[in-house]
Amino acid sequence: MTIKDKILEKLIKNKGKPVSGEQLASELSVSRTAIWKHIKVLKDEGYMIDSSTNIGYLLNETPDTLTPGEIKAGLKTKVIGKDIKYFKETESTNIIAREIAASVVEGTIIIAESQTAGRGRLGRKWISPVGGIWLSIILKPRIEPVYAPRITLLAGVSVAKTIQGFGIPAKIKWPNDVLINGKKVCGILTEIGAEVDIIDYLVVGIGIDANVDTGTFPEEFRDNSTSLEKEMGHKISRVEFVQKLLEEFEWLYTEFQKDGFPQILEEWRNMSATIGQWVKITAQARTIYGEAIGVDNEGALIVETGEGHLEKIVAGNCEHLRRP
Ligand code: BT5
Repeated sequence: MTIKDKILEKLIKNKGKPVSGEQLASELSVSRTAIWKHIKVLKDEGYMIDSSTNIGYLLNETPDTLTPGEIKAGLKTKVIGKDIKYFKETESTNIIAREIAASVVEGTIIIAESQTAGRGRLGRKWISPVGGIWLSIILKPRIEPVYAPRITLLAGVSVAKTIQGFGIPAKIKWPNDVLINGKKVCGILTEIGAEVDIIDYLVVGIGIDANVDTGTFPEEFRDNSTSLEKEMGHKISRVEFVQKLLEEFEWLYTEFQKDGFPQILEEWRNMSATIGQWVKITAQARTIYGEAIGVDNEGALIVETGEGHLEKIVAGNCEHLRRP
């Protein structure tokens, strides 16, 4: 954490109450002039800080940026988000995460205000303007690569539960889209680095349309997407959302490591928008039509294609259709 982040953390903890420059200087072992310089930078970043020689520094308003200092102030996790790498703009948080995964601790997150080359699955594009939440979590679970899809499902559950915590009915479309009223508000891209039989690292990229105007998206994506702002009718605190999400994620990840995947899967099933739907699946070179009747213990989708004939789909694209 930089000195600036530490100052911010202290001001946020004391929001509405002044903190003296002298106290900050002595607690952080720097000069009062250094404190003053960092405060100036924070003001330039949009923090409303009153300063007076007698009283000290008083934080009145934060700009809801996703800086480490903001997120860490009040964050209740032990592992997820202990280390946060922040970018105002980057190509893709997943690219950075993969580059640094080997040299950082588990739970490190990369977060950006916007991405210039956000990535979806199978080389697809992910639109990532300012106002959204674009983050990647680096994990190092001691599991075989075949179990990696479990973590994608876990991530979907963590996002859907966080959104539900804000009073919005979020559901999950197999395997990894979070929907509100049938429209996509979040996508998840999991990438792994692995040996034959053990995972070295796993990057869970989560993109959430928080305070973005999906009306500005390219026409082909517009009708199928929505944002938290649109659904709630007002902007949300992205900082609060990220804190809740990291806490939810850590709770589920801890369960997962205690062999608690069956419970997570149960939650996934309860929030599924896909089970019971007529679907079109494209997987590798195949297209399958049928009724999605469930997911198996690894999260593979089970589709009844007719006359009791079942297909199991481990990975692929899923489109919800009208019942014929
Ligand atoms: C996904 O892919 O849904 C995974 C998206 C993961 C994004 C995060 S952001 C942080 C991290 N860094 C990255 O670079 N990526 C991850 P997929 O299932 O392939 O869905 C992609 C499709 O979703 C596109 O083809 C569009 O139809 C649609 N789409 C693109 N941008 C969208 C957005 N912002 N909101 C809703 N839908 C979008």
